Amino acid sequence: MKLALIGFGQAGGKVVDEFVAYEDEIGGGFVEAAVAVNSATADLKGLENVRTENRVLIGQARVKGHGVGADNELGATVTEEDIDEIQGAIDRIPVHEIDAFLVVAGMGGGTGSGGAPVLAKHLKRIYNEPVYGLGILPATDEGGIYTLNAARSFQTFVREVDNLLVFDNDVWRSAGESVEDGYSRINREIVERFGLLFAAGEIDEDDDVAESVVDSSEIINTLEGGVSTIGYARETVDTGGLLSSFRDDDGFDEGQATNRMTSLVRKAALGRLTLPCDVSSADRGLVVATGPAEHLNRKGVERGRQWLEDETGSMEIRGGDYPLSDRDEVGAIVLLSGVTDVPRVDQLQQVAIEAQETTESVRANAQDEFASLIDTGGELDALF
Ligand SMILES: Nc1nc2c(ncn2[C@@H]2O[C@H](COP(=O)(O)OP(=O)(O)O)[C@@H](O)[C@H]2O)c(=O)[nH]1
Ligand SMILES: [Mg+2]
Repeated sequence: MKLALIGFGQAGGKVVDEFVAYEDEIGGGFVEAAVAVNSATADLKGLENVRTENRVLIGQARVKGHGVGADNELGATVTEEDIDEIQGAIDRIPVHEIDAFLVVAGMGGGTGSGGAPVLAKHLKRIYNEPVYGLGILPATDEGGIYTLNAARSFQTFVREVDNLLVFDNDVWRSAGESVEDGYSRINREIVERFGLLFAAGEIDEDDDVAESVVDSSEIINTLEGGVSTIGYARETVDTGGLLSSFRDDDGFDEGQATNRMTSLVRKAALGRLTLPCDVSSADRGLVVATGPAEHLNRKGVERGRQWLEDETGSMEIRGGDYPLSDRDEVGAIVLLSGVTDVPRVDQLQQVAIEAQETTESVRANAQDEFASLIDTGGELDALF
């Protein structure tokens, strides 16, 4: 499907930048437009693939291009104030040609965390196209302010978008890796999963001999609401050389291809998800088989799809192919949508509630103190 990608803040911009590179690499055709919004000039300058005229600096009057730090309330404020600047860039997108907007942001910082929900709300008011969010959760060791920002932003972002696709940095870190190396590896993992999903809805029927291609309406219907997560598993296949030509003569091994695809679907769903959750809590699902057309067999996808139906108890599990001809691997993408049993989200909600309680008790204390000051004031008045 065709997307207008809008990267908000540093993480958002970098991931959108990477999406553009990935689309180019796989010839995916799912990026209709790519925009980056930030309050920090340096972050916008650091991008490679987002066109210069599509980089929007906001909050200049307040922070002069230096960013809002980790202040996501300021991030929200400068977005509201400069929404016309952002709209200016969106006006250049041929919106009638897109299937959806995708607003990408790290939830733990300031600009993206505060601004992405504001932008999503704005887009929904103006356009009919679905507005999806891709929210990146901070690693837990980043510290309290990041978690608190994420807790608040997550709640708001979920409410403003048609679906919030989530990636949790915390479960994708590797020990002994620098932050920079870590992010470039992680960003690649992000765009592979979400990129393959969106590219799958963008194939021409005659691009390749697909058995049953996924179309954008199937992705849109799966993303009907709530929170989503993706699983992905792949395996190298023999696509050339003596052995495969021998086997082609012999007839392609259907049984083997079926079994392989079925286990790839299970591995994808039960392996590391972008947001770990209880698979059975998913409301809807989509299974996409990727790889060389001759390795994508309908029976395998169908068995995998049925397995996911059993696993989730959902009647809304869709399935299809995304043929990628010049690849030596087959893969399965499993999109789980409307998931409810998500430990990380429970944890963030708890943090948000505690923060709310703290704020209230601080306010109550302040009121008491104020009241006692007034009382004291009264006594003082009486003295003089
Ligand atoms: N996956 C990923 N996460 C990032 C990257 N950069 C920052 N983050 C995460 O995003 C959060 C917000 O940081 P940042 O995007 O710099 O904040 P902002 O610029 O104020 O929106 C951080 O707490 C990290 O968890 C990145 O390149 N990739
Ligand atoms: Mg940053």
